[in-house]
Amino acid sequence: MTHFEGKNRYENAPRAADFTIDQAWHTYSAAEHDRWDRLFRRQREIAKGRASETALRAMAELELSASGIPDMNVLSDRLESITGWRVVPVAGLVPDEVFFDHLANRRFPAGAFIRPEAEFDYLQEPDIFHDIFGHVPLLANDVFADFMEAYGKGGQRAMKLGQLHHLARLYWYTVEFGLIREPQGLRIYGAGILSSPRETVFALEDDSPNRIAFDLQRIMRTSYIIDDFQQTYFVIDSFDALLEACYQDFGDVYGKVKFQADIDAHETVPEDKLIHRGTLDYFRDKVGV
Ligand code: HBI
Ligand code: FE
Repeated sequence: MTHFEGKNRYENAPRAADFTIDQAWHTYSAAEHDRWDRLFRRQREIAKGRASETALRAMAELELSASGIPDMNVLSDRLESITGWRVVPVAGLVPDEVFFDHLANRRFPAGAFIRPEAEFDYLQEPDIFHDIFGHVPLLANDVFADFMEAYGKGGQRAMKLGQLHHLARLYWYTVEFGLIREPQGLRIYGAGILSSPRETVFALEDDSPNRIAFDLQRIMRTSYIIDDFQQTYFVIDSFDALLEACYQDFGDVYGKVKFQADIDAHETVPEDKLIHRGTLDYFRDKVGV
């Protein structure tokens, strides 16, 4: 087995037209399997009582565990029998139109590489732990599975309308950084939070960020930051409510937001249904204002 110095040993893997590659599951080293186990055990512990109960139940249903990096084919066979979704290996971020085509056809593109030890706690690119621990469990939920397929189809349309930047904000503040109200209280369903130990605690328990009730148009106006905790989290009442809110012609929403100013990631506006007005202390400390 050749050892790769580079961070992502799949970077130059031969790929199909749809950017999928061979996961070559047998090439993962014992060290890489061990890193998955340590990431999984730590995050699974922190996620207890903080992650959406739906996501935690799905993890068990999909038999995700600290027993080495999952073979995406084996995982996909389980997932496909539940909601028809499969997880397909890619080397990293794929072009938007390729990404949307996969989602529209119930295929979730997951990075095949695992983060290096030096980026154990945080990395910007989606590695296999972010994609499988963070994104895959909810694809076993019928309603969320429908939402993700609809998002893929919406993405293809948004590109044609030149509205991708607005739609990407919907993905960001739900699929990546969304919170949900469950009987036991606020819980996390966003993959970007779920795969990050520190943000899992920050998003639910820190006084700094705003927590605002989901509002599609408001989210499409809200900018976001990609290299730090979020300053605002949006809260849905249920996955049904999320799907319901998005079962509308986005053309109308795009028409409205086009003439409205963007809202900065940390700002609140009068029409917000505020669940928690953030102190923004984390934000202030960071920028020293
Ligand atoms: N590619 N593999 C991968 N994973 C993503 O999450 C992803 C992507 N390409 C584009 C993208 N996300 C975002 O720009 C979407 O909001 C479109
Ligand atoms: Fe992601």
